[in-house]
Amino acid sequence: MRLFTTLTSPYGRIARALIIEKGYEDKIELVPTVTRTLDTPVLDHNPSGRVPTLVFEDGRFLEDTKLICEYIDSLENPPALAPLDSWEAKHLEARVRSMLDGIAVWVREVRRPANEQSPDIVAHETRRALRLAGVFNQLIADGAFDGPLDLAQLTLACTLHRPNGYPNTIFDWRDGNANLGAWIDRMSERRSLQETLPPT
Ligand SMILES: N[C@@H](CCC(=O)N[C@@H](CS)C(=O)NCC(=O)O)C(=O)O
Repeated sequence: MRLFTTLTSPYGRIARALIIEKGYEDKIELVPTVTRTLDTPVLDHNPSGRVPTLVFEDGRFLEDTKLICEYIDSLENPPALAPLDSWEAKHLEARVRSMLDGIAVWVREVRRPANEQSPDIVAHETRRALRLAGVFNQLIADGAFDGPLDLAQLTLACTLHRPNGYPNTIFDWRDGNANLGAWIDRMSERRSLQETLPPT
């Protein structure tokens, strides 16, 4: 199996971190790629062109980070992730992913030429991300992220553990969110986080 992703994608990072947590670095080959070009190799496998894309030997593929992670974690080695086996756990994962989806819109917006960017979209996504950082800060204080590693935790860590931030964005999520900052710092000690840091 091959995992196509950019090395900067937080979505791709979640799958890459899981591969390390699962002990599958030898089983799933990482194929660093570019996206959003006419000749991206992702299009040889997946018409959406999105990453991460997991490609099987027979040419079939999976896209969508959550689905890819569920698939990888279902394979032979013991599961690396605690199951999302309550509505509360499923919802927590969805809420973290909701923050990441907003940040992805934000980052995409600021990648456009300056005269094409929408200050409204940037402001909207900045507010959303900061609101949700405050929510997770409180949920951490309530113990919601204390359990064994699950997809919500891995997603939150891969989204926020980014020492150099997201390009061209000002996202001071640590400001006023000490619990969240301490939690991310603890999570970032994992080898899976250290070895998937986006290149500077
Ligand atoms: N819902 C998808 C989102 C993945 C996504 O948006 N990936 C971005 C990179 S961060 C991408 O592939 N962009 C390339 C494109 O839009 O063509 C998932 O969970 O995997």
